[in-house]
Amino acid sequence: MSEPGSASALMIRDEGAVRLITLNRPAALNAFTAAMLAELRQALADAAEDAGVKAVLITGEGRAFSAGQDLADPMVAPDPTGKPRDISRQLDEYYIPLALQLRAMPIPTVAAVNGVAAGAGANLALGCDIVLAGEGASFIQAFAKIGLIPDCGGTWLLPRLVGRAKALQLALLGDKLKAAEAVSLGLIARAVPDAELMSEALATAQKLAAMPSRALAETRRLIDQAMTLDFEDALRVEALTQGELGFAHDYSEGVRAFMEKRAPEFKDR
Ligand code: T3D
Repeated sequence: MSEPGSASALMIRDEGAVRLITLNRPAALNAFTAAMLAELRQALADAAEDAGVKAVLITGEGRAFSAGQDLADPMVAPDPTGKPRDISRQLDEYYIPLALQLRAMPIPTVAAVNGVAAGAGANLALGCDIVLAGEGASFIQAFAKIGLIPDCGGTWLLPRLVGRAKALQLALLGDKLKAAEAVSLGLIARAVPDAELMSEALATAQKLAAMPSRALAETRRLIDQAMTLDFEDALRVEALTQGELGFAHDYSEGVRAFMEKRAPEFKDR
């Protein structure tokens, strides 16, 4: 296990064009320290800049995806005298940039939730484009139990994903939500047998990696943006974006490859 300030709290490797990032503090259920959050931001930035990487897959080592903020991290834990710290600093410096970065990745992101995902761990997973979970995995909005509100995008994501009533149920009660129920609520895409999670998640990420990155990133952007647009404005933003994509390499290549009955070679970012 890695500890803050020592070895890496992430394991990173490539599977073809997929960058696999594994949260790696299993003894603390992959809870986030400030150092780990900084590493994760760097890992996402590296993936975004590497033209050979076409999708990111995030998972956790051991029996958890992530238990959220490490409550023992000196950055947030009350000092030895019990004096509280300003935990908004942790959000400003780490979680907000991380959540924004994830939302603006030029390539698709997949979460493979291999066990419990609590607090910021749950909302980081839900911030990925496609969320797969093992049948034994669970999601917990753990914040209220320690006197906090859902952060890392939770207040924005939850009502959009499951509606206000279920969002409030999950956030206020902080109950454990099993993977199958998360699927039926529309919170995540799929639940699969635990033993098949990584192969299924990798296959999904590899499928996305073979697709036109720029079109996928624009699709995410427009779907997020459409939440606050009326129908006509959404149609106009679609037309504007489609016009731009129409001049890009990947559209010509996609059409040519279709006509020539061959696999396309996409390259736009
Ligand atoms: O502070 C700020 O910056 C604001 C931002 C906040 C963002 C947040 O994420 S707030 C929410 C923080 N997370 C939690 O409150 C969840 C706390 N953890 C749990 O409720 C439970 O651990 C789980 C439900 C996730 C799993 O339960 P269980 O019974 O399977 O495992 P466990 O025995 O509780 O935990 C195993 C070990 O992991 C244990 O350590 P030990 O006793 O074996 O040495 C436990 O202390 C450690 N651990 C689990 N969660 C955290 C943690 N250590 C530090 N921070 C954690 N969040």
